[in-house]
Amino acid sequence: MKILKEIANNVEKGDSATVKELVKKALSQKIETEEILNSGLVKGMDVIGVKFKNNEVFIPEVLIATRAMKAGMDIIEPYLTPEKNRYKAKIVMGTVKGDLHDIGKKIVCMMLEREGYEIVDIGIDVSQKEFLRAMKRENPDMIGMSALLTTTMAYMKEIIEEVKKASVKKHVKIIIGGAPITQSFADEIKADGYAPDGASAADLVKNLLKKYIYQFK
Ligand code: B1M
Repeated sequence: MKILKEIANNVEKGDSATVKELVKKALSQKIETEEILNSGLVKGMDVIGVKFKNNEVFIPEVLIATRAMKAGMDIIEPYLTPEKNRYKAKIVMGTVKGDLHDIGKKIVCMMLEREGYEIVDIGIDVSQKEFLRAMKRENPDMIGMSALLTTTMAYMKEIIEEVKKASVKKHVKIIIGGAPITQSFADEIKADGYAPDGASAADLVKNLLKKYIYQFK
C-alpha cells in the first residue's frame, strides 16, 4: 500500500511531522493499526537498522528516525483499544541494564495493553535490583525483559535467577525478547517464554497464564 511505504520512507528520513500526518491519514482510511505499525513504522526502522549496520548512517540519523517512529506510535496508541480478556494479569516490563533500546519494548507493551493486560513499564537500563524492587512493589503475574545487544542479553540470566529465588509464594513467570534473543537462549537461561514480536508476545502471555498462573489463584 502506497501510504504505508510513504510512512516507512519518512521514518527512515526522520520526518516526524510527515509521519504523524501520514499515520493520521492511514487511520482515517481505516487501515488496521497493526498494519500501520508493522508495514509502515517498523519497516522504516528496519531499513535504518540495515544502513546502521553497514555504516551508511550513524547514531544521529538513527536517533532522528527513532523520534519519527515514536511520533507515529503516539498517534496509534489510543486506537489500540483494550480487548476484553478473561485472563487478566499484571506484567512488569523493562529493558535490561546497559541497554537503552526501547522501541521494540514499547511496541510489545502496546500490544499487551491492547489485550487488556495491565503493564507497568519500568523503562530502560533496568538493573536486577530494580526488577526485584518493582516485583515487590507491583506484585505482578509476569516479568518481561527486552535486550537488543549481544552484550546485555547475558544479564537476563542473572535477573531470572534472582526473580526465581524471590518468587517462592507467587509463581512469577518471566518472558524475554529482543532482536538477538532466540528460543534456545531462552531455554538455556530458563526463561518461561520467548516471543519474537509483539503479536507473538500477546499469544505467549495468554498461553502462560492459562498453563501456570490461573491454577495458582
Ligand atoms: Co542500536 N544497535 N546501538 N541504537 N540499534 C542495534 C540493536 C544493532 C543491531 C545495530 C547494528 O546492526 N549494528 C547493534 C547491536 C549489535 C549487537 O549487539 N549484536 C546496535 C548497537 C551496536 C548500538 C550501540 C552500541 C551503538 C554505539 O553506540 N556505537 C548503542 C548502544 C546503546 C545502549 O543501548 N547502551 C546503540 C544505540 C542506539 C540508539 C540510541 C541510537 C537507538 C535506540 C533508540 C531507542 O530505542 N530509543 C538505536 C537503534 C534504533 C537501533 C536499531 C537501528 C533499531 C532497533 C529498533 O528499534 N528496531 C538496531 C538495528 C536492528 O535491530 N536491526 C540497533 C525496531 C523494533 C520494532 O524492533 O527492537 O527488535 P526490536 O523489537 C521487536 C522484537 O525484537 C520483539 O518485539 C519487538 C516488536 O516487534 N521484542 C520483544 C523486543 N523486546 C521484546 C520483549 C518481549 C518480547 C518480544 O518480551 C518481554
